[in-house]
Amino acid sequence: MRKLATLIGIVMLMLLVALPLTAFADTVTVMFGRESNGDNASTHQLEPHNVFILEGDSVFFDGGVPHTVVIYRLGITPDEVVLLGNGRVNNADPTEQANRLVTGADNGNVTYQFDEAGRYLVICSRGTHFSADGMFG
Ligand SMILES: [Cu+2]
Repeated sequence: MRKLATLIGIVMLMLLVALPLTAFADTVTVMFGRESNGDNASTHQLEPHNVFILEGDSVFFDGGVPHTVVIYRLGITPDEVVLLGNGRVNNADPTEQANRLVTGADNGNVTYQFDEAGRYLVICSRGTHFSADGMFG
């Protein structure tokens, strides 16, 4: 009986240790072309520019009008974004499309869960917001 109680105790302890890894995934908000007060969509920046999260956490990109959230695969850098001659993002380019995890709706908000550790590029693909204004993070 004592062995059973000890075994149950060990299992309970293991559950308590594993619980924080799964139960407390967080969601961080990035203002996407908006200021913190949420009323200015003409700010072509991400605020904050960098966020640090844990594996399994999510980021809510609070999109202002008119912006389009694009999240790239792990390790893609700003130099790899495919541009047209006029500085606009070439949304139809096959390489550009293959490099993307998410292309949000125009003017839309995006929430994405990052399950793999590393650095992810997020840009606005609207007009020249990325190339002319540096709207990325
Ligand atoms: Cu934009």
